[in-house]
Amino acid sequence: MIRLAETELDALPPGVAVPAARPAAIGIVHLGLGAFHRAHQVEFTDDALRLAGTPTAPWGICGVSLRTAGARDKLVAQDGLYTLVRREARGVERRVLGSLREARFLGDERHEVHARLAAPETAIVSLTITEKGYGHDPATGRLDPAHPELAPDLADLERPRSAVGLIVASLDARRLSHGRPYTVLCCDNLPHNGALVRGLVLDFAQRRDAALAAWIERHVAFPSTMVDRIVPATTPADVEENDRAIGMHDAAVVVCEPFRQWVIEDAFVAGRPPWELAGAEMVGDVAPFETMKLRLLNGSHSAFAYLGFLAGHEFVYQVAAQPEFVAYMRALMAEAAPTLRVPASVDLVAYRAALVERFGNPALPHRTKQIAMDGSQKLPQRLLGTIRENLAAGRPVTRLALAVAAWMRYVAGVDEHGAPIDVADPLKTEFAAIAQRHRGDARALRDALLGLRAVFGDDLPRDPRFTEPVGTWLEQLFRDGAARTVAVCNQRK
Ligand code: NAI
Ligand code: CS2
Repeated sequence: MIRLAETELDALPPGVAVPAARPAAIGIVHLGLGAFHRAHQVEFTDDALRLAGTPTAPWGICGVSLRTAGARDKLVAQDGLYTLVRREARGVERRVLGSLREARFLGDERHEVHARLAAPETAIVSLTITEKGYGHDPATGRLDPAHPELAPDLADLERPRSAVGLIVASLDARRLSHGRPYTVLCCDNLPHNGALVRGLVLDFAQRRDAALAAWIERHVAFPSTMVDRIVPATTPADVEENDRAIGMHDAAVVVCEPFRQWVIEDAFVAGRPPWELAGAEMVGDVAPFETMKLRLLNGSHSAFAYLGFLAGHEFVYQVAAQPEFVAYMRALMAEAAPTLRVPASVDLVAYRAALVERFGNPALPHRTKQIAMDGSQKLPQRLLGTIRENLAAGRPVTRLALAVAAWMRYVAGVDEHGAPIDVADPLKTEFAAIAQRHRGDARALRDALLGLRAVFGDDLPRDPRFTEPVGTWLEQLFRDGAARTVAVCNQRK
């Protein structure tokens, strides 16, 4: 079977949209060449340049993988081209995207990556490196200088391996040469993500060179964003299905839902593509959009991931097919709703209803296990912030506490049939030791996990309005299982 490539675009079937032209030059370097970037920011960029009538404008993307060569290898072999497959019950839409002009792997292309980051034409450095990629303390958002990925870079910045290290080193190179800054655009599911990355970069720079930190503070922009599109990890079956549909091999295909949203703080120091033409919302304050999305969508996603996995459901759409789980999700969102500053443009009732429908998309096999990953890095912005605000206001946290208890039940590492759970999380070693030490004692397990200050901070573990319901739910999860416990929770007022 022939391989997708520039020379084969005309051979694609008529139903597959292809880029009429591609950006000639690179204007964006993206760190974290994963599925979401290629299903979200790249499509927005393709559409923006096309709709502006400038498909070759110098906003080509150089995608950089910091950890593995796989994505680079697949994309280089296809001239950076790949199929985006939007799936929903009523059908499938396919298109080939063209804005990704380069794919690099830091491991064996360090010179090229540094050159791209330092190039005066690079106006934006964007990131999707996952919540765990920044070397910060999830509970406080502050730099963890002892973080295994940051400590070596703090000691020696000649060959940075961390995203923050790469950004600081490249900004220093720019300061000492052409003096042109770029905009740092975080597209990860983190609260106030621009301000968070700004704080990490400035702290890192200050530890190296106060003059550099002052230059960054003065010249570099770190706008916040809210990003939304459900993009499951691509499976071999997705590749085979797409190959059959397009009549050629595409090793880098990405699958997603039709829905997409991008809300961006309009603060750029060196220009940007006209993403608003593609439907991105350029705003002054992203926070209301981001809090709503992180607490309603992602909070529900994590609750479904842990409770759904424990109840034996491999995919989110299977969980969303269970009336008791949907009732619980609606109640969880209702519990979170009072903490939100709903943007004037948003109908919250419709937004919540749409989330239930999106989760129920049977054409999108999003694994509960994938969403369950890295919970120690996700719980603070998805559940714990909501809990703090409800407690401060004297409001209940019943449903939210069940979601936290479900995470604890999950990271205990044994499923409801006694089989081991392969817990993927930066704190997996700590979880395993805690689970081993407190096996059979739910409240001791709760207390030990609550002792993880990087996740829970100091306040929540001391508040019985939180710890008590978590303990009660955790005991019930061990005793009666997730499905039964969700049904009991739904009986609560
Ligand atoms: P992915 O697994 O396809 O890609 C993750 C990327 O991050 C890879 O390039 C990987 O090498 C890199 N990475 C992982 N750990 C890292 C570390 N410690 N340091 C540096 N790079 C690291 O995942 P995907 O789907 O692209 O998601 C990435 C992020 O995008 C998510 O964590 C989330 O913050 C955001 N996102 C994802 C959505 C989705 O539905 N997949 C939707 C909305 C946001
Ligand atoms: C998911 C998110 O994997 C996860 O943690 O909750 O990636 C989710 O798919 C996106 O935020 C949807 O926009």
